[in-house]
Amino acid sequence: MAQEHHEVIIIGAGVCGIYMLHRILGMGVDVTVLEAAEGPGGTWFRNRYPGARFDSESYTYGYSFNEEILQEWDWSEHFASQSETLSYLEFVVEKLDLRGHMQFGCKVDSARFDDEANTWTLVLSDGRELTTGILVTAIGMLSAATLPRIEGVEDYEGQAFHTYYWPHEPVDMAGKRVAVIGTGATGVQVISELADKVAELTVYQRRPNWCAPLHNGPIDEDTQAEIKASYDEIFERCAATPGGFLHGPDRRAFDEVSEEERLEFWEKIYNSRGFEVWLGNFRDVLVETGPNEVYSEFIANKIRERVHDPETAEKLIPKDHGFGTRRVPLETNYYEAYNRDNVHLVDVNETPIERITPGGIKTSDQEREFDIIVYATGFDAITGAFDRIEFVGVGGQKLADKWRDGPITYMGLQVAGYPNMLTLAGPQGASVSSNFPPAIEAGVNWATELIQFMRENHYSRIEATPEAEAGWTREIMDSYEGALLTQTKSWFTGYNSNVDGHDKLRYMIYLGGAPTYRERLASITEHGYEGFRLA
Ligand code: NA7
Repeated sequence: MAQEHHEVIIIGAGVCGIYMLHRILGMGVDVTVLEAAEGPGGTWFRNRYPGARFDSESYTYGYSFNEEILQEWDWSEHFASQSETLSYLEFVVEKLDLRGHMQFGCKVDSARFDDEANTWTLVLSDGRELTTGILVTAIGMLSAATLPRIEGVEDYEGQAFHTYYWPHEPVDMAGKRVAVIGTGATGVQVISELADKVAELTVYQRRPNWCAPLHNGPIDEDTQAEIKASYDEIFERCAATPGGFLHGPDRRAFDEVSEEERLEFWEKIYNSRGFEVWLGNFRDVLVETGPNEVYSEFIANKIRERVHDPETAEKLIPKDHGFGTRRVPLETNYYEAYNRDNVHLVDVNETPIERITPGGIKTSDQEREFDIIVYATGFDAITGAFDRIEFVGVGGQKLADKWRDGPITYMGLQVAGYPNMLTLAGPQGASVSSNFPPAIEAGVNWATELIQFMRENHYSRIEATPEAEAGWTREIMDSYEGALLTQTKSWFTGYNSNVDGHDKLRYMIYLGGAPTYRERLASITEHGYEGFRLA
C-alpha cells in the first residue's frame, strides 16, 4: 500500500489547528489534520465537565479573521459555556468547509525526521504511516491530563472522571455523594456548579487559589448589536494589551494614589467582568512584593466576607503565594458554596489522603464513601502533549530527551534539530501567557507566510540555528529573574507533583507580552527569517 503523503500535516483540530488548516488550504496546499478525538474542537471537545466555560470574554475568544463569521455568530453570554464554544468551533469548521480535510480518531504515536528526504514520517496508534514535508503541531497546552499519584486510584468501584475526559452522555449527579480533588480553575468551576445539585459535595484541597467573581451574564440584543459593530475596536484593544485580553494594566503605580482612592479602585475592579481584577490593576501590583501583599489582603478580606465560617475562610485563603502569581480562577458563587451544609472542605495538609479505597477516599483521620470521584487535578501542561508523542529529530535525538530539564526553543515555534516542524502553541511562545485565539492567530499567520515563502523560493528545509535557540532560551530565563509569578509553583512554571521530574522551575512561558512578541516575529521575517537556516 502506498504511504499517504501530504505537503503539510497538522496534528490537532482545536482552536489552533482549525485556523492553520484554513490558512494552508487558502494557499492551495495539500494538507490533512490528524486529530485523536472523534470531532474538532480540541479543549472544547474534551472538557465537558459541569461548569466548564470561558474566563475570556466570548467576543475576544472568537477568531478575528473572518468578518462573516463575526457577524453571523451570536454569543449568548459574556463568558460562554463549553457547549456553546464547541458549537461555535463546529460552525467555523462547517462554514469554512474544513471537515473534509480532517481525520478523526488518529492518535499520533511517533514522528521521525528523515534527514535525507527532509520529510517527517508519522506513525499512528493503529499502525498507519503518513509522511509530510512540513509538520505543524497544534496539540494544545492543556491536553495531557494527569491523575493524582495516590494509591488505589484503580481500585475505586464507583464512577470516577478526570474533568478533561468527562463523558459525553449526561452523568446523573442528583442525590449523589461526590468528591472533588483539586481546586485550580477547573475544580473551582465544578465545585461552584455542583454544590446545589448533589446530595453531598466534599472538596479535597491541597493549595487554595485566589479566586474572584467572573460577573457573567447574558448578552441582550442591543449589546449583541454593539459588539458586532465594534469588533475592530475590540480586537485592537486586545492587540494592545500584554495578555491579549480586553484588560490591561492601569498606568498608575500603587503608591501614586491615596488609600481611599486605591480601595475605591480595587472595589471597582473586583466588581468588574472577567480578568480586570487580575490584569487591570495598578502596574506594579503583580510585580512588586509590597503592593502585591496589600492587594492580596484586600482579596483575603473579600473571602472572609463571603465565607461565613471563619475557620473555613482561612483555609480558602492562599498563604504560600500572592494574588495573581498563579492562574486566577474566575468564579460564580464559589465561596458561597462553602456556606452550604452539604459542602465540606477537607484540607489535605491537615489530614493527608492515604489512599482511594473501593468505596471512597481515606484520609489520615477517616474514610468517606462516595458515589462519584471527580479528579480536577490538572495537566502535564505545555510540554506534556509533546512528551506523549515520540518526536525523533536529526541524528535520532528524541525531543523528550532534549527537553528533559525543560523546553528549549526558538520563539516557541521551532526547535533546533527538528527541521520542518513548527510548534504552534508550544512552550515559550506567546499563546501560553495570553488569551489563546489572538495569540495563535499571530503564530499561524507567521507560519503561513513562512510556508508561502518556502514554496515560492523552492526551499525544502527550515531549521532554527542552535545559536538563535540558545539566545531565545536565555532571554526567557533572564525575564524570569525576580518575577513574582516565577517564584510560585504552578503549571505556568512547570510544576506538577504527578509527573516525574516536574518538581523544579521550568522555563515554559514568554513573559514579554504579546505585542512585543508579535514585533519580534515581524522583525524575524523582515530580516529574511533571522535565526533560521533555510535550504
Ligand atoms: P490546575 O490549575 O493545575 O489545578 C490542579 C489542582 O489539582 C490543584 O489544586 C492541585 O493542587 C490539585 N492536585 C493535583 N494533584 C493532586 C494530588 N495528588 N492531591 C491533591 N490535590 C492535587 O489544573 P486545572 O485543570 O484546574 O486548570 C488548568 C488550566 O485549565 C487553567 O489554569 C485554565 O487555564 C484552564 P496544588 O495547587 O498543586 O497543590
